Parts: sequence; C-alpha cells; structure tokens
Amino acid sequence: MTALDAIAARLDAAALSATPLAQLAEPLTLDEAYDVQARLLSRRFGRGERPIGIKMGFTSRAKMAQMGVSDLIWGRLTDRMLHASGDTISRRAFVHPRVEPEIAFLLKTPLAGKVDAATALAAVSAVAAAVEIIDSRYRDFKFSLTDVVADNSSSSALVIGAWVEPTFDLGNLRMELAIDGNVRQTGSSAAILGHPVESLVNAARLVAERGESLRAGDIVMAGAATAAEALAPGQHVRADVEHLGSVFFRVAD
Ligand code: OOG
Ligand code: MG
Repeated sequence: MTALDAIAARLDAAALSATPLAQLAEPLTLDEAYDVQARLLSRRFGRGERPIGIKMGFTSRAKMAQMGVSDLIWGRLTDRMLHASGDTISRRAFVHPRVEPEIAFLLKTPLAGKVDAATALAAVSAVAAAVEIIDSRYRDFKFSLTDVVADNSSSSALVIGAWVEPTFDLGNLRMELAIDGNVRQTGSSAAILGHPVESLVNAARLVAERGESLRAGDIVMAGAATAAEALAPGQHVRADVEHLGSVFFRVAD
C-alpha cells in the first residue's frame, strides 16, 4: 500500500464509522490530494457504489469566508449519497453534518475542458433545487485546502428536487434555506461565481485537468450560495430556489 492509499483508507474508515480524524500530518500537493480522493472513491466503487457526477465547492464568497479556503474545489458523488425530496435521512451516518442550499445541473451530453457558458448550458438537460449535506471527516470541521480535497471535498449526501427544463436565466434566483420552518440562510444564485453556469464551466475545466470528463447523465452541484448550517436529529430542512421550487427532508436519529 502506498502512502496515498493509506491516507485514502484512513479517510474511508473515518467516513464509514462516522468518527473524526486529525488533519493530515502528511504535506500533500494539490495533485496528490486529488489522487487520494480518486483512491478513496475507488474503495467505494469497489463496494458497489456507482458514480453519479460531481460537486463544486467554494464557488461563493459566503462559503470561502465560512471555511477560510478560497480556491475552487470539486468532489465526487455516488448513488449512495443521493436522496429524493421528502426522504428521511439518519444523522447517525455522519460526523458533524451541515446543510447548504444549492442548484443542481443534469447533463445530457459530455462536457470537458475549456468551454464557454453557452456551450456549458447547451449540455444541460435540467436544473433542480438541491440541498447538499456536507460532512468533514476531520475533527472540528477544520482542514487545509489539500485536506478537504483528499476528503472528497466533504461530499456526503445530496437531496434533489424536481428537475426543471432551464428555459429561463439562472443568474439571479433567490435561494433560501429553512430549518423547522425558520429561514436560516438567504442568498442569490448570482453569489455562485456571478452565475451558476460558471460553476459548470469550471467543473468541465477541473475534471479535464485530471484527464476526466463530465458524462451525459451526470449531476453537477454548483456549490452553495450561502454559509452552511449544522444538522441535528428531528429537523425538517427545506431549500427554496426561485422558479425551481423547493426540496426538503427530515433528519432522523
Ligand atoms: C467543503 C465543501 C464546500 C460548497 O458548496 O462550497 C461546498 C466544506 O465546506 O466542507 O460544498
Ligand atoms: Mg456544497
């Protein structure tokens, strides 16, 4: 087992047992951190999980400020992370989960490399309001850029609302996160790199840097427009995105 495999194995065990780890002592380059992420996901695919797309992180200033990290990052999504609106999700599977309101893209054609906004949009079949549940496997939710990338960019679950054909501009939609009916975060889709399609443009660029492509049928999560909120058992969590509707779930013990 190489050093990078060993780190992936530690992160995998931490996620499986929902037990936090110390931040990595090994100094990793960003490339090595993405290598660890790929190895971590190979372990999950080896257990029968299937890739369903990617999530983008730190695409808004609100998120960068909350976490003290200011580079775009991405992580991989699997079918086991995916939930439909109305589901009940157990808190037990996570270390210290947080929720954020997002917009999800569904692709109808592959996308990779340097593309402009019009090309990126042309690859989209539908968009949806979504909630991302992020969970860091590091103690106290504290990490460096390479730590979080190795930890699959805190990917842990996603809840997707109804898919809608994007026949309107996505550039300035009101986004809201409510817990138990109380609005806790509000923002605009404009907070996501100026326009959420820019997140897709960057997703295509970043996966190509790893020699990969977004595939037809993939989901791309654009990144949160607001800071994240802590998740606790018993909560009812709802995100609303103007024109896209709402998505909700309940948290069980
Ligand atoms: C990293 C993931 C960031 C987003 O939407 O910006 C992210 C983290 O905050 O733990 O998912
Ligand atoms: Mg997110």
